[in-house]
Amino acid sequence: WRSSATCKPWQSGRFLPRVWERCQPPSRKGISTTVGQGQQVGMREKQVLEDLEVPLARRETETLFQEQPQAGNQYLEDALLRSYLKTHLPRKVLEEVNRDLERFGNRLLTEIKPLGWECELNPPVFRQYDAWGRRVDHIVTCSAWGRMKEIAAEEGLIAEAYERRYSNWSRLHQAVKLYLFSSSSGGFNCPLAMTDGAAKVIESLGIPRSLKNAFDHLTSRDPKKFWTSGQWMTERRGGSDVANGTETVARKQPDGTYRLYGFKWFTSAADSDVTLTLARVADAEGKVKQGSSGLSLFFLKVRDEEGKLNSIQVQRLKDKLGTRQMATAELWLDGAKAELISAEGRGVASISNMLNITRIHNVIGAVASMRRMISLSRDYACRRVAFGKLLKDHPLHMQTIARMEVQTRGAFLLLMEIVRLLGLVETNMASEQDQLLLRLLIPVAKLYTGKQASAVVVEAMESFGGQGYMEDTGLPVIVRDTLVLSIWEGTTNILSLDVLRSLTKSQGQVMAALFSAVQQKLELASSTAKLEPAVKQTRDAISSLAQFTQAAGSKGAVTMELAARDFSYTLARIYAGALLIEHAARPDASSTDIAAARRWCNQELCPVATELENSSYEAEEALVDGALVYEGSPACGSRL
Ligand code: UCC
Repeated sequence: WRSSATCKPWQSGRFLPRVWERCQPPSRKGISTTVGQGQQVGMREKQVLEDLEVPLARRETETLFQEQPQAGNQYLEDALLRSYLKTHLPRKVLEEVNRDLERFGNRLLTEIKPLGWECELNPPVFRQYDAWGRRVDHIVTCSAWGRMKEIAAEEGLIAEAYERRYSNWSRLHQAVKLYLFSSSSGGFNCPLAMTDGAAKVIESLGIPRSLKNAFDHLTSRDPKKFWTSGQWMTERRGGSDVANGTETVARKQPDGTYRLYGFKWFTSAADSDVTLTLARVADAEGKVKQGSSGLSLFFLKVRDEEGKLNSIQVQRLKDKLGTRQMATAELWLDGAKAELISAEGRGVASISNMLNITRIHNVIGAVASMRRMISLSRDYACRRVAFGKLLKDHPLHMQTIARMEVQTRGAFLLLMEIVRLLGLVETNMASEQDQLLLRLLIPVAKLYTGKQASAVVVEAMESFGGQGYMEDTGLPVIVRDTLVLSIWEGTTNILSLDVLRSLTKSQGQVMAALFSAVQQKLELASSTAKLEPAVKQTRDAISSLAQFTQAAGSKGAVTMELAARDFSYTLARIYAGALLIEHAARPDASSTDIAAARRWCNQELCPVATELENSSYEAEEALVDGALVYEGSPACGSRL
């Protein structure tokens, strides 16, 4: 009503022009108040008043519009990131990294974010034939996508990790840039993940002469030279069971190269320059070995020097729920020329180097999505009024965002821990414990943050009310793109089994490494009284976990498989708890650091012990699982 009062001063005359200007709809004409036209004037005046009422009503309505949430420089606004860097980076490195990230934060805001949105609005299109019926199999991407590739090179988003100008901190610097880049990248974080993975595989092979050129391209800062890589693993018989699902055959050529024949069913960033892929080498009689030990790793260029596809046919683009900015395709390999780059039969072990990197990128994507949604949500809470006050002044609303914040902080520190360890390994500074921890924490962090991110972004979307569900706010894009994170690069269950694989392969040493690292972190906090309850909760969880591992050890493989998911969640919660405690035990820690550690540790830290007590991992319970799922179903209920 306030505005209506403002819009009535035509009665005093002198305010009229200003108010008129503000209230008149731009298209309205012929309401000038010419004096001296008798009756007509009276009618016009009435008309003016009526017309003024319309814009007045509109103006009233306009005050109901909700303000758009804004994200500023993501680096400057990320308190935890900045305090982490300040705590861990050597002073000189911190100075340079800080400058770079602040500048990058501005570039993200002004240049990269709009490009990312353009990628969203112009997804890739598949053109199979040209106008004259010639098969071209062209995946057409938008100019913003091309620009992202150039920016990725200019910013050294891959190069940074391999140049190692900050020694062991280079990997962390790269990961932080990718974390800031992720939510504005319009899906370009995906090809970068695989490019990083390919560079890692080549580096781990000692950069053989035949791959030196490719390595230089993959790690280049020159936009004209920079290449991206794909990771073609998934075939029609399934994405998880690579060992049994891979049908692609490699036939050796007289010049020592191979020709690949097969169907790759799910190849992300299919517009990449090169790729790594798995195939079975055929012997002289054309026979191949089945199973994991029959798989070998190959490198291939997607196009030849003239830009023609390397005996590859694009069947179609995938119609995905999210990540629609990025071309995922079904590809026929019809004699694609390739180079064998692993020992024969060591394909899975060799590509694991790539998988571990792309899984870290998955964690980066997960934490970045959570952070982006919370940034927007907290900003919106300072703008949106409901029930007479700003959302930020509603305690229940704040509690909801704060819970998301605690989850995000735990996930962020897990990410930092992994890239810190990776940096040590890559510069030969890692202890045996560091290496074991890294092997264990990659699948743990990937599976846990993927699930967290899905939950957090959906919760954050809800914090915008109905607006959060509106496509053109951009929020549903973030939600869709996040939901894939628990699926690609290994689902939650596959990753839980990888956690068990790391245990078996190290004969339990990964657990010893984890216990020891957690104890060290807790000891740092022993003199901080406010952290006492959190430290106690974590110690209790550790001893429950130790009891579980002892008990499960005597129960056999079925128990461990049934427990794999809860076990992995337990590791994630305990380790992230220890990291939050460590961060809160710094001399310059804030009260919110302490609160985050306290709140994280208030959740159930050792669900695997609880479920063991509930007998959830007994063979009989597995039968009950089947009965519950198939009750009433004709599918295979009769076979239970
Ligand atoms: O390609 C995809 C889409 C790309 C999009 C990427 C974008 C991501 C960016 C995110 C940005 C936001 S999706 C395709 C992803 N596919 C997977 O992730 C595959 C999932 N399946 C698995 O992970 C399975 O567990 C397999 C394939 C690894 C299982 O294979 P096997 O052959 O049955 O496993 P084995 O026999 O246990 O292991 C074979 C060898 C062993 O070494 P050796 O022989 O020395 O004992 C294992 O220790 O491989 C070793 N190994 C590993 N080593 C297996 N996994 C690992 C590992 N994670 N780390 C180290």
